[in-house]
Order: sequence, then structure tokens, then C-alpha cells
Amino acid sequence: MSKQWWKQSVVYQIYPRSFNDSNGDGIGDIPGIIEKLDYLQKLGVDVVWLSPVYESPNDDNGYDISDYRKIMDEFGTMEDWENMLAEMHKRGIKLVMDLVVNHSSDEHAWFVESRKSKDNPYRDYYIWREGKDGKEPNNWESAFSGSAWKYDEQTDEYFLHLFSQKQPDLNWENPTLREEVYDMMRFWFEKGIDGFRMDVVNFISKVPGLPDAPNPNGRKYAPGGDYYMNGPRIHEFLHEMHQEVMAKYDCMTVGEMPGVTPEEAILYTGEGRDEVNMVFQFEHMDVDSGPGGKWDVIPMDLVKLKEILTKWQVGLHGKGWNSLYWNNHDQPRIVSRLGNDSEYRVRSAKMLATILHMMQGTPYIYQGEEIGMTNVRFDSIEEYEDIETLNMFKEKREEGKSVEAIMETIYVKGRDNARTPMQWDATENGGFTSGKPWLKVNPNFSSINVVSALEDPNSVFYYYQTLIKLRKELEIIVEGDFEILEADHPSLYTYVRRFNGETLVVAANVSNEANEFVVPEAISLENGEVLLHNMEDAPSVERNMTLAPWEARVYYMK
Ligand code: TEU
Ligand code: CA
Repeated sequence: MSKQWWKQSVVYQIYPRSFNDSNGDGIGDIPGIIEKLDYLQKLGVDVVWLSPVYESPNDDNGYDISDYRKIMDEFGTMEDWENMLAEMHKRGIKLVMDLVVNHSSDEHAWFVESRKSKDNPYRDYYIWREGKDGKEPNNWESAFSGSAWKYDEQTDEYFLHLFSQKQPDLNWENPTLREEVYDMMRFWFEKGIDGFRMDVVNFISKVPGLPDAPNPNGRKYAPGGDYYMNGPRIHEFLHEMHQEVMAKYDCMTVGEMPGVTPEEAILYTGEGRDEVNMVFQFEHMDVDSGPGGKWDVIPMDLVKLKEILTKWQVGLHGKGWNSLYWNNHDQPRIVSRLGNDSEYRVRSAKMLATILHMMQGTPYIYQGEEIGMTNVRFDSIEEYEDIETLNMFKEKREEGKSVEAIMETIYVKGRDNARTPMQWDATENGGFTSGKPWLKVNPNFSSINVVSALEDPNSVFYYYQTLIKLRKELEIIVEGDFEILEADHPSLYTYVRRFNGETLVVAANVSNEANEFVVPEAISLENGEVLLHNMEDAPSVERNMTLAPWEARVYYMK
């Protein structure tokens, strides 16, 4: 493979807690992953991104790390991990680990020291400030509700936590802290990993002085993103990290970057910039959020979604590199969010996969997406586990919102939609565990599961397999440019890609009604073939077409 192998790769994300439990304690684990590597090889993915498996008190399911060089007991041992890496490499699958260094756990030895006294050598590993007029140092809101500051009696100061109170932010202004992080990264590269996915890595440089954020709605705390997203020293830090670590290894890096723009993304990923290989951006995930943020649910607007994705396709072409995804462990399931997860589950899942996988960028498949897993509706808040969801529920209840209204937003947006256990077969608990699962399995496991997908040649699984194969066969998918067609159509998602005299036309119907689509005269369909379609009967290459509900077709001309 070429030096830029990550441009031709398809990544599969494993959320280990929910993937496969090998010992019946109800928690997915590393031996459980090893059991399923043949399955991943069959799917055809090139890379696994493994969500955190490090030692953690699990306040945020491993995104709060208490030892960056140890494996969480519940997941197995370092020996299990080494075995997993070897088994992946044997099958031609690369491993990308999660790097969570915007914050650590408050149980990390650095923080335990840091909070002891103002002159502790580790004090400056974190962000400590005095209170202002008996209150928090500023008005920033935590991503998980409430203030982003927590008061610590021991030294009468506050520490910053952009996420939970058990996730204190690390102080990247401190060169010793940066060296510690680079050293830890080299430790994993020396063990043979193939890259890192970097958790909220564009949050690590905060605006000096940590000023208050504007608060036009007069709420208690305000989103402070402008003061920590893409901050003043971010490019310096990432370039330094690259020189100190990545430059020495053949690896892939992806920066998870909420709030990044295409212009910024070019600075992060442009050739010769030597920062990260690609960004993982969120703009297209915010289309169904109103001005009040994530929990202010508004209807999905397809025209706006297309506008955003087009801006990224066109903006980065030849200048930077993007990830392509509909799902991860923080997002609701796409077939429920944008497709039709009842009458047209299989067809709409394939349609959504088509529009994503025919674009430019590195596609990510989140566990279960390849069999069309759906959102879940548990009856009671007691059945939910995610800290973001639980904190939000508590806060909204205090504000007087009804339980029913809050539950509705959780059904649409809650992160546990993505975290219900992987559905392997139709036996109890979907074959995920022989014990009691840490989070309930989606009751639809008896019909939606891996075994039945593998038995059915028309399943979502085999469609993904084909999409992955096509990316290897056709350079145009990796390299081609992008032009949107029918940008203002409320239900059609249609575009054309061109490369070296070749053309791909992608036509998809994102609705429950049939829709007409006419390929513009300027695009020649001569010698065209139907590369892909999601209907029982193959369509022919035609200029005027009637697309059935949720139909998708791809024409290929050369
Ligand atoms: O997520 C960062 C992030 O900004 C969001 O995706 C956020 O968690 C979510 O939108 C809240 O609605 C990363 C991880 O992917 C997430 O699981 C962690 O909780 C978070 O960082 C803190 O480490
Ligand atoms: Ca287990």
C-alpha cells in the first residue's frame, strides 16, 4: 500500500464495552474482540479504531483515563491486548488506539498529586484558578451540564473540566506535560500500533486569561467553545507532537475536532503542515439541533445537510483530508435518524451507506451500522447509563421540564442509542453476553443480528462489504472531485464525481415517496454501467429516472 494508505482505507470503530463479552460478566472485553476478528476480516475493513481500553474508573466509559499505559481490568490484560494486535495484523487489519489527552481522570496519579498543594510538582499539569467573587473563575459550561469548574477545598482553588467533574483538563501550556504525553504515545507506537484517534484534540489550547463567554440568553453558564476550540497554540502543539512522535512512525492520525471549519481543517491536514492526517468534524451532525444545542431537537433538513457536506467535499478537495461518518459511540443510529428504521430499514440503511461511501474521505463504520442497528427506547431513565444523558436529565428536571419531554429527546439524541450491545445472534442478549449486560440489549435483536445478516445475501452487511471493495477497485472514489446536483431538492441526494475522464453519478431518494431525477445533459451516460443499487431488481442506466422510496443507484462511466 502507498505511504498514504489511510486515504484508501475503511475504518471500523469498536466500542469495547458493548462489542463482545467473552467471560459472562456483562462487559465486552479484549478476548471478545479477538473472537470477532474473522468477522471484521470478512467485512473487509482495513483499520480498527478502538475506543479507550486503558485503566479508568469509567465515569465516562474509559474517556477518563487513570493510567495511560495499563489495560482496564474489565477488558483484560496487556497480554490479551498484545495478542489482539498480533491477531489483527495477521489478518491485515491495522489498529488505531484512542488518545484522550485533553483531560485525564481525576484518579490519575498526576491529578492525585496536583490537587495536594499549590507547589506540588504536578500542580501545573492541570488548569487551576482562584475563584472570582466567591464563584467559579469564569462562566463556561461543561459539555456534561453545569459549570466547567469544580472547587477543591484542599487548596481553595477551582480546576477546569470541560467534560465531567472526573475529567480535569490537562494544561498543555506546560512543556513537561507535553513531553509526558509524547513519551506515552511513543510507548504505544513501540508496541506496534498503527495510529491514534485523538479525542477533542482541538480543545487543548485555551485562550490565555480564560475569559467569560458571551451569554445572551442569560443562562447560568455559557458555551465557552470560542475560547478553547482551535485555540491560539493548537497548530504549534500538533506540529510539535508530529515532530516528536508521528514523524518517526508509519501511522495514521485522526483529530476529533468539534467546531472545526474547512479552512481550519486544511491547516490541520494539509500536506507539508505535519499535524494530523485527517479531521473528524461535526458540522453535519448538528443539522437536527436548534439554537439551544444538542437537546434542542429540530427536524432534519436535507437541503442544509447537503449544503454542509458539499462545503466539506469541495473545500478540502486537493487541500486536506476528511473523515466520512454517520455514526460513532456519541451519535444516535443513522438509520433511525435520517432513514426509515421500520418499513424501509434495510433499503434506507443501504441508501445512507451509498451517499456516504461514494464521497471523498476516509469512511468510518461504527459497530452495528453494518447490520443496520437502530436507536432504542427504554421505558425509564433508570435503564440509561451515559453520564451526559443522566446529567442532562437531572438538570432539565430541576428546570421543571417533564419526564416525558426529556425522554423524547433522549430517544432521539442520547448516546446510549449507539452503546446498546452488538447484536450477534437471536439467542438471549443477542449473543453479546451469557451474563447480565451492563446496558440492556435493544429488544429488536431477534430480527436484527449478525447471524441473520450473514445468511441473507441481500443484507446490509453484504452491501457494506461491496462498498468497501469498490473503494479498493476504483480510484475515482478515493481521488475524484465532487459536484452536487439538485442542491435545493428536499428529498433527493444526488451528485457527480469525476476523475481522469471517468464519472460516477450517485442518485438517492431520502424519503418515503417516489421522486423523479433527471441526470443533466452535460453528463454523458454513454457506456455507463450500474455500479451499485439497493433494490431487488437492477435498474438500467437511464437519464430520466423514478427513484422509489429510499432507492439509491450509482452509475459508472469510463
Ligand atoms: O467527544 C467529544 C465531543 O465533543 C462530543 O462528541 C460529545 O461527547 C458529545 O457530542 C456530547 O453530546 C469525545 C468522546 O467521543 C466522547 O465519548 C467523550 O465523552 C468526550 O470526548 C470526552 O472525552
Ligand atoms: Ca467481559
